[in-house]
Amino acid sequence: MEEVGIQAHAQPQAAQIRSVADAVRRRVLEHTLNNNGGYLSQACSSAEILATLYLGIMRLGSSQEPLVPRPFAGVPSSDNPHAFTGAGYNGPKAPELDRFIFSPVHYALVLYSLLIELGRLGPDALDAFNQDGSTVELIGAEHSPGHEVTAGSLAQAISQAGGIALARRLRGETGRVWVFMSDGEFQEGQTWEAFAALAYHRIGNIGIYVDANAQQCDGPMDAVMGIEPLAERLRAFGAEVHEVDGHDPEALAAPALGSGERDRPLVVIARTDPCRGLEQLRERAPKLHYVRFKSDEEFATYRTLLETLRQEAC
Ligand SMILES: Cc1ncc(C[n+]2csc(CCOP(=O)(O)OP(=O)(O)O)c2C)c(N)n1
Repeated sequence: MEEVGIQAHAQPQAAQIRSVADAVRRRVLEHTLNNNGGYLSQACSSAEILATLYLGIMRLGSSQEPLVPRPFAGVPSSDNPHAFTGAGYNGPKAPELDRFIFSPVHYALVLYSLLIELGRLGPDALDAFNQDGSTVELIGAEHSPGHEVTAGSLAQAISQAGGIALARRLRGETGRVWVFMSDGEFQEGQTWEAFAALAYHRIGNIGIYVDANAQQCDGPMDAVMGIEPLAERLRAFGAEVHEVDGHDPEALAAPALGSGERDRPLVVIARTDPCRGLEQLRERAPKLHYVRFKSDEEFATYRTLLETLRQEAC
């Protein structure tokens, strides 16, 4: 085990996870200001979930990839031996190590920012964000840092993760598969087909964390197509379901660490606030999905907010 450098398992302090999550929010805000646009509310809602997964739940080895991401080398095919995925940022593939499948890939900026805070990506990695020929995509894809599959068409990753989990079980591997999803993906039919398949194959080596921020691209979930009662629906589909405060690292980690062998998927519905840590964002409700500042005044307000957050962090 030591050769692959397992980084998560000794329990970090909740305070450490909170501090990393706040740093992720600051970095995403800074990037949103510099680019006048970004998926900012996703950082507010998911920062603790992703930080808890990386620091407190998943068994991952050290990054296998350079701090400055490699350029895009083409899509995988039998004719392209150079293609690669971004999974190496999550460590090597090994039977006893976990795999991470990142599904709502418009959250990519949040994941890149977390990888930077964790030292798995260099601090300048965002310079290549959304540039032609770069893997640091606006909408992440399989070659993007921290990503293993392409899932820009939402709700595909859960099916791919289920297949990976089944294959791992058949091979006798002890590592688990962790999936991060957004609540909007539960408006998609493929998600429910995937859960039916997970139940049918009694797949217990998979854990799914859902950022239930009650938002999607057209506004509040309930105003588009409600998904509740999500926990009851998932239980009816055979999953073990926990609902937790998605900003509380201990509450987030508890279901994952709680028990040993399972014969059903674990789902943690993390109830989150899409404005957490950036109260100013509430003024933009009900549409929070993508933030572009509308005026010089708004731009200046958020610059000041970033400065305040930086000072508070010192
Ligand atoms: C299959 C598919 N349908 C629609 C979209 C367009 N789309 C992009 S993001 C998004 C909202 C998804 O909901 P969620 O991730 O919960 O929104 P957020 O919390 O980020 O606001 C949609 C519908 C897509 N990418 N894929």
